[in-house]
Parts: sequence; structure tokens; C-alpha cells
Amino acid sequence: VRPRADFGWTDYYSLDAIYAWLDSLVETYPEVLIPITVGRTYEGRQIRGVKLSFKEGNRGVILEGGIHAREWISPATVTYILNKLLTSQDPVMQDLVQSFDYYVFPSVNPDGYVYTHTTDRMWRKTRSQGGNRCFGADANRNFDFHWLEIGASSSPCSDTYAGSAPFSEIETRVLSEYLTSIADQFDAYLTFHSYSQLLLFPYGHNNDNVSNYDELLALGQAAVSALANNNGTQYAVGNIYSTIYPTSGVSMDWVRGVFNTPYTYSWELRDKGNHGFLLPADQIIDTAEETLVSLIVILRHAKEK
Ligand code: ING
Ligand code: ZN
Repeated sequence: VRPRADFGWTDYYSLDAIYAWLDSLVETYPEVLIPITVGRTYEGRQIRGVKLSFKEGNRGVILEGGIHAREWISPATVTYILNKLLTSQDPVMQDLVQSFDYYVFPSVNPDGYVYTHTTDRMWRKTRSQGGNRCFGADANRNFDFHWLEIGASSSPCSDTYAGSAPFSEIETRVLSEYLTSIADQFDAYLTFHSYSQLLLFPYGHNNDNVSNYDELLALGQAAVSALANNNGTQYAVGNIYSTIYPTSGVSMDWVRGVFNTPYTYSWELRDKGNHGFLLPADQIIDTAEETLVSLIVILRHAKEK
């Protein structure tokens, strides 16, 4: 069975196209895919995903895309991975599909994503209006874990505005509620950003090692080495704090800090600044493919644990 012919990862797609594609997948694979609506955005759009489950009782893996609106390669990569999970004939992939439940959210900031298509290609935040001169908060500074401690702004006009309070944004609030409702069922929380070619793990608010730091570092290194072997793209690996910059209130750290989820990584996808957020569409497939290779390394390890 093929996905919709107009969805081939040769271009970036609108929110409507992504949601129509999700609908077509659910129609095509009704035994294994169920649609999820996490909630509605500030502007009333649905935040949608799917749960892919071949078996009862599997542990879960969560893929979060599009929390930052302008990072278009993120929803593109997440949808590519979902498609491969459903269609790959590779026995390693088929085994991983059978071994976990996958909760896949290509675009957790739909208002922002639409805004980057209609009005401002470089928009990052949500589109809430709280009586300030400026719109939106950085959804990836708005989670209730060391909120506004470091690497986040209290100025509504800043691109890293943490919001007026933890979970002030309806998008992060409903996502956090959904994640809380399934928290005892997942072992991996994986988020996708761009750009810089980094594989990050907790934490961002300080440089202390998480309890399984050695494992996360070694596994991350194995993952990026497999990624590089795919077609030469080089990634660095480490905790957020020392590898990119101090930050707080990010989704991955909230998941790790509150639920102690063992496998939490964030990819900063291609490139290293040549095109930046405007990564040409003809790099989508290669980017997504190499990312999938690194994801497979992580999931095979998580499965054996
Ligand atoms: N960078 C991320 C940011 O939110 C990041 C870096 C990702 C930090 C995941 C923590 C967790 O600032 C971009 N480009 O958005
Ligand atoms: Zn980002």
C-alpha cells in the first residue's frame, strides 16, 4: 500500500496536507493506527498525532515534531519516519515496529507552523496573545521544569519568551496532559529541531550528569556514528547545557525530570547554518533517512534493555 502520491517528501507540506496524509494512513492501516487529538491550539486548530501499535502491552516511543514553527525539516522528518515504520520491508525496522508502540506528533505547534506558511517564514513561537505588544511564547521554554531559570526570557517580544507561567500556552498544556496520561507506558521521548547537527539529551538547566549519562552518551555516539556512515553528515552529541547552550523549560527535560523516562533525545537536524531553517526541500529525504538510521540504533538498544 502506498501513501498518497502527493506526499513524497520532495517538498515541505502544509499543516492541512500533513493532517490529510494522517487521515489517509489511518484509513489504510486501521488495524494498527489510531488517530490522536491532543487538544486544540490558541487559534483553535487540532494538535494531531497517531498511535501505531502492532501488539498489546508494548512499551511506547514518542516522536515530537514541529514545536518550533520555522524548523520545517522537523515535521518532514517525523512524517518520513512514520511512513517508514508503516511500510519498510527491512527486517530490523519490522522488528522495531512490532516491539514498541509509537506515538507520533508531527506538528505540536500548528498555529506557528501555519503562520510560517502564510505570513512569516521565520516565526518560532506559538501565536497566543496575552495583552502584550508581541505574540506567542516559545513552547520549548514553557514546560513546568526549572521554568525560566536559565536560557529563557521573560520578555514577550523575545524568541525565547518562556510565557507568562509554566504551561501558559494551551499547546504545551494539552500536550503535557496527554503525556501525563500515558507516562507509565513510554520509555523514549524523542524531539526534532533544526538546525546544527547535534544529538542532545538532558539537561539544559545545569551541567550535572543524569543518572544514566554514560549510557545516553555512548548510545548517542553510536547513533551519530551510524548516521555519519549513511552519507557523511557529522553530528556532535552531549547534554543540552554544554553542547548547545543552557536552557530551561524544554519539553524533553520536563519528560525526563518528571517521569524519569530513560531514553530522551533531541535532534538538531541539518544543516550547520549554510541554509539554516531554510533547508532546501531536496535535502529532506537524505536528512530524514540518516536520522532514521540513528533512531534505529537508539531503539534497538532501548529494546534490549
Ligand atoms: N534549538 C533548541 C531550542 O529550543 C534545544 C535547542 C532542543 C534545546 C531541545 C533543548 C532541547 O533552543 C532550536 N534551534 O530550537
Ligand atoms: Zn527548535
